[in-house]
Amino acid sequence: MNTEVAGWMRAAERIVILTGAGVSAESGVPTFRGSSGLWRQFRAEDLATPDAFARQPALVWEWYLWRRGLIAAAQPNAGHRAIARLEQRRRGVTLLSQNVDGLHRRAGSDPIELHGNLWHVRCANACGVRAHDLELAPPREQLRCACGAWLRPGVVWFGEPLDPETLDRATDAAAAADLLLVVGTSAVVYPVAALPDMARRRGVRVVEINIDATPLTRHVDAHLRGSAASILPELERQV
Ligand code: BV8
Repeated sequence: MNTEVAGWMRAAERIVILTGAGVSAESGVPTFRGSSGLWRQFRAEDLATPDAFARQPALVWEWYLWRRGLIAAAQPNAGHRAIARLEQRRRGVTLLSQNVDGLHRRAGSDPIELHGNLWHVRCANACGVRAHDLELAPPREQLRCACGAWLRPGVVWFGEPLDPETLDRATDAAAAADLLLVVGTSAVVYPVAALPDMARRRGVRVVEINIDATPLTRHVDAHLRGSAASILPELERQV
């Protein structure tokens, strides 16, 4: 099956790769919904929301600072690197990522970051202040904007809209692709989870790479069962 998919990749002019937390799992970054994905007794959907931040900004920051520390100590894995090589070697490759960890960028990719990037920090009151040099373990006062409001991570929380231009770019790319690789996502977070079905309805061939089945699995043209860090380099070698 990998050989057939590699043939589709060689024949494709426009390849779109959509990644989720599973691509970073082998870098030691916990996924959201996997067995190791939960943080303490909270669920991501309970912490990654404007309401949670309004109620308990210090707790939400504790979660993000814990994640930032974990990710800072992590390295991009063979899956990230294989995607970056594809982008560099092949024209017409577009990377869409739901991940906010920045590991695609550290591997040399230039992803459309659909849910933002937790290394970006901005004023929660949108006064325009952006801070990119927040320490890994900042003193409490560093989490405050000069305008007095809290700073917040530059990510899209549940209940917040994605940046319209970013979503349009991603939708246009997926609709115009010859081949869409959906890698390491549980395909349950909308509106991004709607992209593969939209692409398929436009005749785009869809391949899923995952260690498990997802709600998308029965709709795709090929499901490659296995880890992103092993399958992506194997495909990239054949393309
Ligand atoms: C919005 C940033 C509206 C924060 C995240 C229908 C339409 C529109 C919205 C909704 C809808 N239905 C429900 C909603 C609401 C909600 C939603 O989708 N909820 C879900 C839970 C049902 N959506 C929203 O709120 C979105 N906003 O719609 O706004 C609006 C419009 C106008 C005005 C106001 C409001 C915003 C969604 C974005 C939320 N932010 N992250 C942060 O990260 O801190 S989402 C979060 O989940 C991460 O970004 C993550 O990337 C994303 C998806 O998760 P996955 O990446 O798939 O990770 P997961 O752990 O789930 O799965 C990992 C997969 O990898 C598994 O399949 C596993 O098997 C696999 N795997 C593991 N290891 C490996 C592997 N695969 C390969 N190799 C391995 N080694």
